[in-house]
Amino acid sequence: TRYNVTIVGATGAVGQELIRILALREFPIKKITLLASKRSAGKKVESALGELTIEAFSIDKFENQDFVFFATNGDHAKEFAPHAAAKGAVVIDNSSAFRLDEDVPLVVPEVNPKAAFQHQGIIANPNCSTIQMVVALNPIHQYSRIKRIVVSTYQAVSGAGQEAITELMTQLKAVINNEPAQVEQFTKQIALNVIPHIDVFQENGYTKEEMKMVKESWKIFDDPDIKISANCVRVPVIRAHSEAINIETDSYVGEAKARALLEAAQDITVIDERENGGYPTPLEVSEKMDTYVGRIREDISCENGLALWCVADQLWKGAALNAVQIAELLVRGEQ
Ligand code: 2RA
Repeated sequence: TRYNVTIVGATGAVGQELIRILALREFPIKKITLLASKRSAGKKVESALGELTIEAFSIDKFENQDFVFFATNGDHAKEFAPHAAAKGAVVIDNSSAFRLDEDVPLVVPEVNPKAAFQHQGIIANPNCSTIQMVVALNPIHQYSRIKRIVVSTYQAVSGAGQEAITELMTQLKAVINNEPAQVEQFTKQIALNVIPHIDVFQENGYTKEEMKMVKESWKIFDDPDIKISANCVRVPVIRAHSEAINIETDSYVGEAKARALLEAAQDITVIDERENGGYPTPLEVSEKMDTYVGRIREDISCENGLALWCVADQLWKGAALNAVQIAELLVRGEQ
């Protein structure tokens, strides 16, 4: 069987990666439709799926679609995703619009595949920083329940879109040429700097990005009693988010067992040697499909504690790849 697939927001950072991933994974496509704003309509894109023409978004383009991937902002998805679902498509939405809706599954195929089959037309793709964390922690969590997580993220600028990538490169050139750096995409200069602020501040002093990691992890693990605290930081990296994660488990696991569980897990690559280069970093993880884990050790500050380092391409596993893997799950029908 082959499927009619539509990408809404096809010209954005995630939309472009969805086209690449669909081709790389040889998703069974009968017809692909790329939708974007009117100003992009008519543009031809050379893609891994051949030369494609961008069409102007309109809801009548949702007729007779099997899968509609939304890679737009939350407001747009909130308004239009239900229309696509109402016309019979399965919508896989990358925005935060529906992630915490109780009748919308929030799915990471390696962690809670069964949830995908409860969908009522819309499935939400979790936030990139949440996805890689739950993939890395799930093998340990299944062995001994994780009761507390403290995570610090080092998030690539491409998480904030194409313009943010351009701003980092432009600022680096300016700094090298001793010229003033233009600051628009972030609150401060990001070149040679780090910014502890992603998305908006909440009443409790955390940012929305940090609370996404908390609430989305509760939903994906189906366990709202896990104590989670996050620090989300923007760093001058183009692609791939990194995370330093500390966890406490109900019973003792130890580093050897943790390493063995992670090495045995699907879609995880462990790079964990206590020597120069014995750990994954964003540069070598970019455009890879796995979630990478290293620096595995017992957390010396608490009982049954572990610390680890996790890196993944947040445009792929953090967004486009996870979305396509959800569609693959439904196509395979596996639970
Ligand atoms: C970011 N996770 O990195 C957010 C949205 N992709 O900016």
